[in-house]
Amino acid sequence: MDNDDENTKRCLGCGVLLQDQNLLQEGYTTSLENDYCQRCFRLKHYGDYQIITKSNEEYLNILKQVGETKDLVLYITDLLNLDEDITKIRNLINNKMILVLNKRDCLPESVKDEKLINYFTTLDLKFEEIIVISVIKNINIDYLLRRIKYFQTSRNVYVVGHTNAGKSSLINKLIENYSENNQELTISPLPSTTLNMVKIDINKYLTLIDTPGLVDIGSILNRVDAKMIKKISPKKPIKPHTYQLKKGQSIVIEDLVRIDYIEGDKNSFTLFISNDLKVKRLFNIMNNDTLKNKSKFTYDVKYGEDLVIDGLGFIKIMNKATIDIYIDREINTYFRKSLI
Ligand SMILES: Nc1nc2c(ncn2[C@@H]2O[C@H](COP(=O)(O)OP(=O)(O)OP(=O)(O)O)[C@@H](O)[C@H]2O)c(=O)[nH]1
Ligand SMILES: [Mg+2]
Repeated sequence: MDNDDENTKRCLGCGVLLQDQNLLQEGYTTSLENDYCQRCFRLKHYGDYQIITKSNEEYLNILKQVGETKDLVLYITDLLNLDEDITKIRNLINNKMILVLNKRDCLPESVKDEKLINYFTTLDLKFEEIIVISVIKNINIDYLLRRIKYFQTSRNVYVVGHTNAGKSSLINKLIENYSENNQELTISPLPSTTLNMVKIDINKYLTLIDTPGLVDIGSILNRVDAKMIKKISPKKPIKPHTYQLKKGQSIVIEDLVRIDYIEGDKNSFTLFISNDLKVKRLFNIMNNDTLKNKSKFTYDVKYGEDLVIDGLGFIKIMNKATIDIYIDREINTYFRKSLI
Protein backbone atom coordinates (compact mmCIF):
# COMPACT_ATOMS: atom_id res chain seq x y z
CA MET A 1 0.00 0.00 0.00
CA ASP A 2 3.01 2.25 0.11
CA ASN A 3 3.39 1.96 -3.65
CA ASP A 4 0.43 4.15 -4.52
CA ASP A 5 1.08 6.97 -6.94
CA GLU A 6 1.71 10.24 -5.17
CA ASN A 7 -1.54 11.79 -6.30
CA THR A 8 -3.78 9.00 -5.06
CA LYS A 9 -5.57 9.53 -1.83
CA ARG A 10 -7.34 6.94 0.27
CA CYS A 11 -10.38 7.28 2.49
CA LEU A 12 -9.32 7.51 6.14
CA GLY A 13 -12.39 5.54 7.21
CA CYS A 14 -12.28 2.46 5.01
CA GLY A 15 -9.09 2.61 2.92
CA VAL A 16 -10.80 2.83 -0.49
CA LEU A 17 -9.14 4.90 -3.22
CA LEU A 18 -11.00 8.22 -3.40
CA GLN A 19 -12.44 9.39 -6.74
CA ASP A 20 -14.77 12.25 -7.71
CA GLN A 21 -15.84 10.97 -11.13
CA ASN A 22 -18.46 8.27 -10.65
CA LEU A 23 -21.12 8.52 -7.99
CA LEU A 24 -22.01 4.88 -8.39
CA GLN A 25 -18.53 3.52 -7.88
CA GLU A 26 -16.58 2.73 -4.72
CA GLY A 27 -14.61 5.59 -3.24
CA TYR A 28 -16.80 8.41 -4.56
CA THR A 29 -16.47 11.79 -2.88
CA THR A 30 -17.73 15.19 -3.99
CA SER A 31 -14.22 16.62 -3.77
CA LEU A 32 -10.77 15.09 -3.51
CA GLU A 33 -10.11 17.59 -0.74
CA ASN A 34 -12.28 15.39 1.51
CA ASP A 35 -10.68 12.76 3.75
CA TYR A 36 -13.61 10.35 3.71
CA CYS A 37 -15.58 8.73 0.89
CA GLN A 38 -19.28 9.42 0.64
CA ARG A 39 -20.23 5.95 1.86
CA CYS A 40 -18.23 6.41 5.09
CA PHE A 41 -19.62 9.92 5.53
CA ARG A 42 -23.19 8.75 5.16
CA LEU A 43 -22.64 5.71 7.38
CA LYS A 44 -21.23 7.83 10.14
CA HIS A 45 -23.56 10.79 10.03
CA TYR A 46 -26.85 9.31 8.85
CA GLY A 47 -26.53 5.60 9.66
CA ASP A 48 -27.25 5.16 5.99
CA TYR A 49 -26.13 1.70 4.99
CA GLN A 50 -24.95 0.73 1.59
CA ILE A 51 -24.21 -2.94 1.27
CA ILE A 52 -21.03 -3.81 -0.61
CA THR A 53 -20.13 -7.29 -1.71
CA LYS A 54 -16.43 -8.11 -1.78
CA SER A 55 -14.70 -11.15 -3.15
CA ASN A 56 -12.46 -13.10 -0.84
CA GLU A 57 -9.72 -13.27 -3.44
CA GLU A 58 -8.72 -9.69 -2.66
CA TYR A 59 -8.56 -10.48 1.01
CA LEU A 60 -6.49 -13.59 0.50
CA ASN A 61 -4.02 -11.36 -1.37
CA ILE A 62 -3.89 -8.99 1.57
CA LEU A 63 -3.29 -11.91 3.92
CA LYS A 64 -0.50 -13.08 1.65
CA GLN A 65 1.15 -9.67 1.94
CA VAL A 66 0.82 -9.84 5.72
CA GLY A 67 2.34 -13.32 5.67
CA GLU A 68 5.39 -11.98 3.87
CA THR A 69 6.22 -9.75 6.83
CA LYS A 70 7.49 -10.94 10.18
CA ASP A 71 5.07 -8.62 11.98
CA LEU A 72 2.75 -9.49 14.82
CA VAL A 73 -0.85 -10.25 13.79
CA LEU A 74 -4.01 -9.86 15.86
CA TYR A 75 -6.67 -12.29 14.70
CA ILE A 76 -10.02 -10.90 15.87
CA THR A 77 -13.02 -13.15 16.12
CA ASP A 78 -16.57 -12.53 17.28
CA LEU A 79 -17.48 -14.81 20.20
CA LEU A 80 -21.03 -15.09 19.00
CA ASN A 81 -19.92 -16.07 15.53
CA LEU A 82 -16.82 -18.14 15.99
CA ASP A 83 -15.70 -18.78 12.49
CA GLU A 84 -14.64 -22.05 11.04
CA ASP A 85 -12.04 -20.36 8.83
CA ILE A 86 -9.60 -19.78 11.64
CA THR A 87 -7.59 -22.90 10.80
CA LYS A 88 -7.53 -21.91 7.13
CA ILE A 89 -6.17 -18.43 7.88
CA ARG A 90 -3.69 -19.78 10.39
CA ASN A 91 -2.33 -22.09 7.72
CA LEU A 92 -1.91 -19.17 5.30
CA ILE A 93 0.14 -16.93 7.56
CA ASN A 94 2.52 -18.18 10.17
CA ASN A 95 3.36 -14.80 11.73
CA LYS A 96 3.34 -14.49 15.49
CA MET A 97 -0.34 -14.23 16.28
CA ILE A 98 -2.55 -13.24 19.21
CA LEU A 99 -6.09 -14.59 19.05
CA VAL A 100 -8.50 -11.92 20.27
CA LEU A 101 -11.98 -13.14 21.19
CA ASN A 102 -14.17 -10.03 20.94
CA LYS A 103 -17.74 -9.18 21.99
CA ARG A 104 -17.38 -10.75 25.43
CA ASP A 105 -20.34 -8.58 26.43
CA CYS A 106 -22.63 -10.65 24.19
CA LEU A 107 -22.24 -13.75 26.33
CA PRO A 108 -23.64 -14.06 29.87
CA GLU A 109 -21.23 -13.10 32.65
CA SER A 110 -21.59 -16.55 34.18
CA VAL A 111 -19.55 -17.99 31.33
CA LYS A 112 -15.92 -18.15 32.43
CA ASP A 113 -13.24 -16.72 30.14
CA GLU A 114 -11.09 -19.81 30.78
CA LYS A 115 -13.78 -21.96 29.23
CA LEU A 116 -13.72 -19.87 26.06
CA ILE A 117 -9.93 -19.86 25.97
CA ASN A 118 -9.75 -23.63 26.50
CA TYR A 119 -12.03 -24.18 23.58
CA PHE A 120 -9.47 -22.53 21.30
CA THR A 121 -6.41 -23.99 22.96
CA THR A 122 -7.55 -27.43 21.85
CA LEU A 123 -7.35 -26.32 18.20
CA ASP A 124 -3.58 -26.17 18.69
CA LEU A 125 -3.01 -23.29 16.26
CA LYS A 126 0.10 -21.92 17.96
CA PHE A 127 -1.21 -18.58 19.15
CA GLU A 128 1.17 -16.58 21.34
CA GLU A 129 -1.82 -15.95 23.56
CA ILE A 130 -5.62 -16.02 23.53
CA ILE A 131 -7.29 -12.93 25.01
CA VAL A 132 -10.99 -12.32 25.64
CA ILE A 133 -12.10 -8.69 25.23
CA SER A 134 -15.09 -6.47 24.70
CA VAL A 135 -14.49 -3.31 22.72
CA ILE A 136 -17.89 -1.90 23.60
CA LYS A 137 -17.49 -2.49 27.34
CA ASN A 138 -13.76 -1.70 27.30
CA ILE A 139 -12.92 -5.07 28.86
CA ASN A 140 -9.29 -6.22 28.81
CA ILE A 141 -8.16 -3.55 26.35
CA ASP A 142 -5.31 -2.41 28.65
CA TYR A 143 -4.12 -5.98 28.98
CA LEU A 144 -4.29 -6.53 25.22
CA LEU A 145 -2.15 -3.44 24.61
CA ARG A 146 0.46 -4.69 27.08
CA ARG A 147 0.61 -8.03 25.30
CA ILE A 148 0.85 -6.35 21.89
CA LYS A 149 3.86 -4.42 23.18
CA TYR A 150 5.35 -7.62 24.53
CA PHE A 151 4.99 -9.66 21.34
CA GLN A 152 5.40 -7.02 18.59
CA THR A 153 8.40 -7.61 16.32
CA SER A 154 8.38 -4.17 14.66
CA ARG A 155 6.20 -1.12 14.99
CA ASN A 156 3.66 -2.61 12.57
CA VAL A 157 0.91 -4.84 13.91
CA TYR A 158 -1.78 -6.20 11.54
CA VAL A 159 -5.41 -6.69 12.50
CA VAL A 160 -7.12 -9.50 10.56
CA GLY A 161 -10.20 -11.72 10.79
CA HIS A 162 -13.70 -12.08 9.44
CA THR A 163 -15.82 -9.12 8.42
CA ASN A 164 -17.80 -7.72 11.33
CA ALA A 165 -15.60 -9.21 14.05
CA GLY A 166 -14.89 -5.70 15.35
CA LYS A 167 -11.40 -5.07 13.92
CA SER A 168 -11.96 -1.39 13.16
CA SER A 169 -13.88 -0.90 16.41
CA LEU A 170 -10.91 -2.27 18.34
CA ILE A 171 -8.48 0.07 16.61
CA ASN A 172 -10.80 3.04 17.28
CA LYS A 173 -10.87 2.03 20.94
CA LEU A 174 -7.07 1.87 21.08
CA ILE A 175 -6.90 5.31 19.45
CA GLU A 176 -9.44 6.66 21.94
CA ASN A 177 -7.68 5.19 24.97
CA TYR A 178 -4.03 5.67 24.14
CA SER A 179 -3.41 7.94 21.17
CA GLU A 180 -3.18 11.59 20.25
CA ASN A 181 -4.18 10.63 16.72
CA ASN A 182 -7.77 11.67 15.95
CA GLN A 183 -8.34 9.50 12.91
CA GLU A 184 -11.53 7.48 13.13
CA LEU A 185 -12.15 4.29 11.19
CA THR A 186 -15.62 3.63 9.87
CA ILE A 187 -17.50 0.86 11.61
CA SER A 188 -20.94 -0.61 10.98
CA PRO A 189 -22.97 -3.74 11.56
CA LEU A 190 -22.77 -4.49 7.84
CA PRO A 191 -20.14 -6.87 6.50
CA SER A 192 -17.32 -5.34 4.40
CA THR A 193 -17.19 -1.89 5.95
CA THR A 194 -13.42 -1.65 5.64
CA LEU A 195 -12.41 -1.95 1.99
CA ASN A 196 -8.61 -1.86 2.03
CA MET A 197 -5.66 -1.71 4.40
CA VAL A 198 -5.61 1.41 6.59
CA LYS A 199 -2.54 2.38 8.62
CA ILE A 200 -3.05 4.07 11.97
CA ASP A 201 -0.20 5.41 14.05
CA ILE A 202 -1.07 4.91 17.69
CA ASN A 203 2.26 6.35 18.86
CA LYS A 204 5.94 6.38 17.89
CA TYR A 205 6.29 2.67 18.60
CA LEU A 206 3.03 1.23 17.37
CA THR A 207 1.27 1.37 14.00
CA LEU A 208 -1.87 -0.73 13.60
CA ILE A 209 -2.93 -1.84 10.16
CA ASP A 210 -6.64 -2.43 9.70
CA THR A 211 -7.69 -4.81 6.95
CA PRO A 212 -10.99 -5.66 5.28
CA GLY A 213 -12.36 -8.88 6.69
CA LEU A 214 -12.70 -12.27 5.14
CA VAL A 215 -16.30 -12.49 3.95
CA ASP A 216 -18.23 -15.21 5.65
CA ILE A 217 -20.03 -16.61 2.61
CA GLY A 218 -22.52 -18.67 4.62
CA SER A 219 -23.50 -15.85 6.99
CA ILE A 220 -27.13 -14.93 7.39
CA LEU A 221 -26.00 -11.27 7.16
CA ASN A 222 -25.53 -11.72 3.42
CA ARG A 223 -29.19 -12.75 3.04
CA VAL A 224 -31.15 -10.06 4.90
CA ASP A 225 -31.69 -6.32 4.51
CA ALA A 226 -29.95 -3.58 6.49
CA LYS A 227 -32.84 -3.29 8.95
CA MET A 228 -32.65 -6.96 9.85
CA ILE A 229 -28.83 -6.80 10.07
CA LYS A 230 -29.20 -4.17 12.79
CA LYS A 231 -31.69 -6.36 14.64
CA ILE A 232 -29.46 -9.42 14.42
CA SER A 233 -26.35 -7.60 15.75
CA PRO A 234 -26.58 -7.53 19.56
CA LYS A 235 -25.96 -4.17 21.15
CA LYS A 236 -26.68 -5.37 24.68
CA PRO A 237 -25.64 -8.49 26.55
CA ILE A 238 -27.68 -11.40 25.30
CA LYS A 239 -30.27 -12.77 27.68
CA PRO A 240 -30.30 -16.45 26.80
CA HIS A 241 -33.82 -17.88 26.67
CA THR A 242 -34.44 -21.53 27.35
CA TYR A 243 -37.36 -23.31 25.76
CA GLN A 244 -38.42 -26.69 27.11
CA LEU A 245 -39.62 -28.58 24.07
CA LYS A 246 -41.40 -31.89 23.58
CA LYS A 247 -41.31 -33.64 20.25
CA GLY A 248 -43.86 -32.21 17.88
CA GLN A 249 -43.09 -28.64 18.99
CA SER A 250 -41.08 -25.97 17.27
CA ILE A 251 -39.24 -22.65 17.57
CA VAL A 252 -39.41 -19.93 14.90
CA ILE A 253 -36.99 -17.00 14.87
CA GLU A 254 -38.43 -14.02 12.96
CA ASP A 255 -38.97 -15.17 9.37
CA LEU A 256 -35.44 -16.52 9.30
CA VAL A 257 -35.40 -20.02 10.67
CA ARG A 258 -37.70 -22.70 12.02
CA ILE A 259 -36.52 -25.61 14.14
CA ASP A 260 -38.86 -28.58 14.60
CA TYR A 261 -38.24 -31.06 17.38
CA ILE A 262 -38.96 -34.35 15.65
CA GLU A 263 -37.71 -37.13 17.92
CA GLY A 264 -36.34 -37.36 21.47
CA ASP A 265 -37.24 -36.99 25.14
CA LYS A 266 -38.23 -33.70 26.73
CA ASN A 267 -35.36 -31.36 25.91
CA SER A 268 -34.15 -27.82 26.45
CA PHE A 269 -33.11 -25.42 23.71
CA THR A 270 -31.25 -22.29 24.89
CA LEU A 271 -31.06 -19.45 22.37
CA PHE A 272 -28.00 -17.18 22.28
CA ILE A 273 -29.21 -14.60 19.79
CA SER A 274 -29.86 -10.85 19.88
CA ASN A 275 -32.57 -9.83 22.36
CA ASP A 276 -34.26 -7.81 19.61
CA LEU A 277 -35.22 -10.88 17.60
CA LYS A 278 -38.76 -12.18 17.92
CA VAL A 279 -39.05 -15.85 18.80
CA LYS A 280 -42.28 -17.80 18.48
CA ARG A 281 -43.10 -21.27 19.70
CA LEU A 282 -45.35 -23.62 17.75
CA PHE A 283 -47.15 -26.32 19.71
CA ASN A 284 -48.33 -28.42 16.82
CA ILE A 285 -45.90 -28.62 13.94
CA MET A 286 -48.12 -30.87 11.84
CA ASN A 287 -50.73 -28.20 11.24
CA ASN A 288 -48.39 -25.29 10.74
CA ASP A 289 -46.76 -24.29 7.48
CA THR A 290 -44.69 -21.35 8.80
CA LEU A 291 -41.43 -21.07 6.81
CA LYS A 292 -41.99 -24.43 5.12
CA ASN A 293 -41.13 -22.73 1.83
CA LYS A 294 -37.47 -22.69 2.95
CA SER A 295 -34.99 -25.54 2.54
CA LYS A 296 -35.32 -28.36 5.02
CA PHE A 297 -32.38 -30.09 6.69
CA THR A 298 -32.71 -33.02 9.10
CA TYR A 299 -30.07 -33.59 11.78
CA ASP A 300 -29.37 -36.02 14.58
CA VAL A 301 -28.02 -33.94 17.43
CA LYS A 302 -25.69 -35.57 19.98
CA TYR A 303 -25.78 -34.94 23.71
CA GLY A 304 -24.56 -31.42 24.64
CA GLU A 305 -24.16 -29.79 21.24
CA ASP A 306 -24.69 -26.28 19.91
CA LEU A 307 -26.49 -25.65 16.66
CA VAL A 308 -24.64 -22.70 15.13
CA ILE A 309 -26.53 -20.54 12.64
CA ASP A 310 -23.83 -18.56 10.92
CA GLY A 311 -24.17 -14.83 11.61
CA LEU A 312 -27.18 -15.22 13.88
CA GLY A 313 -25.86 -16.95 16.99
CA PHE A 314 -26.27 -20.43 18.44
CA ILE A 315 -28.69 -22.74 20.19
CA LYS A 316 -27.51 -25.02 22.95
CA ILE A 317 -29.44 -28.29 22.80
CA MET A 318 -29.21 -30.25 26.02
CA ASN A 319 -30.04 -33.83 25.02
CA LYS A 320 -29.95 -36.07 21.99
CA ALA A 321 -32.54 -35.09 19.42
CA THR A 322 -33.63 -35.33 15.83
CA ILE A 323 -34.53 -31.92 14.43
CA ASP A 324 -35.66 -30.42 11.15
CA ILE A 325 -34.34 -26.98 10.28
CA TYR A 326 -36.05 -24.75 7.73
CA ILE A 327 -33.70 -22.03 6.52
CA ASP A 328 -32.36 -20.44 3.30
CA ARG A 329 -30.13 -22.97 1.60
CA GLU A 330 -27.16 -20.57 1.40
CA ILE A 331 -26.95 -20.02 5.16
CA ASN A 332 -24.40 -22.20 6.88
CA THR A 333 -25.57 -24.23 9.88
CA TYR A 334 -23.39 -26.66 11.79
CA PHE A 335 -22.97 -28.42 15.13
CA ARG A 336 -20.15 -28.21 17.61
CA LYS A 337 -19.49 -29.37 21.16
CA SER A 338 -21.30 -26.98 23.45
CA LEU A 339 -19.31 -23.78 23.98
CA ILE A 340 -20.99 -22.94 27.27
N1 LIG B 1 -21.69 -6.21 21.24
C1 LIG B 1 -20.54 -5.81 20.73
N2 LIG B 1 -20.49 -5.35 19.46
C2 LIG B 1 -19.29 -4.97 18.97
C3 LIG B 1 -18.08 -5.03 19.73
N3 LIG B 1 -17.07 -4.59 18.95
C4 LIG B 1 -17.62 -4.27 17.76
N4 LIG B 1 -18.96 -4.48 17.76
C5 LIG B 1 -19.93 -4.25 16.68
O1 LIG B 1 -19.62 -5.12 15.60
C6 LIG B 1 -19.97 -4.52 14.34
C7 LIG B 1 -18.82 -4.60 13.37
O2 LIG B 1 -17.77 -3.77 13.82
P1 LIG B 1 -16.59 -3.28 12.86
O3 LIG B 1 -15.55 -2.67 13.74
O4 LIG B 1 -17.12 -2.50 11.72
O5 LIG B 1 -16.07 -4.71 12.36
P2 LIG B 1 -14.89 -5.02 11.31
O6 LIG B 1 -14.26 -6.30 11.77
O7 LIG B 1 -13.99 -3.86 11.16
O8 LIG B 1 -15.74 -5.29 10.00
P3 LIG B 1 -15.31 -5.11 8.42
O9 LIG B 1 -14.66 -3.80 8.26
O10 LIG B 1 -16.63 -5.20 7.73
O11 LIG B 1 -14.42 -6.26 8.11
C8 LIG B 1 -20.41 -3.09 14.68
O12 LIG B 1 -21.81 -3.06 14.71
C9 LIG B 1 -19.82 -2.86 16.06
O13 LIG B 1 -20.54 -1.92 16.83
C10 LIG B 1 -18.17 -5.50 21.09
O14 LIG B 1 -17.21 -5.59 21.84
N5 LIG B 1 -19.42 -5.89 21.50
MG1 LIG C 1 -13.54 -2.76 9.54
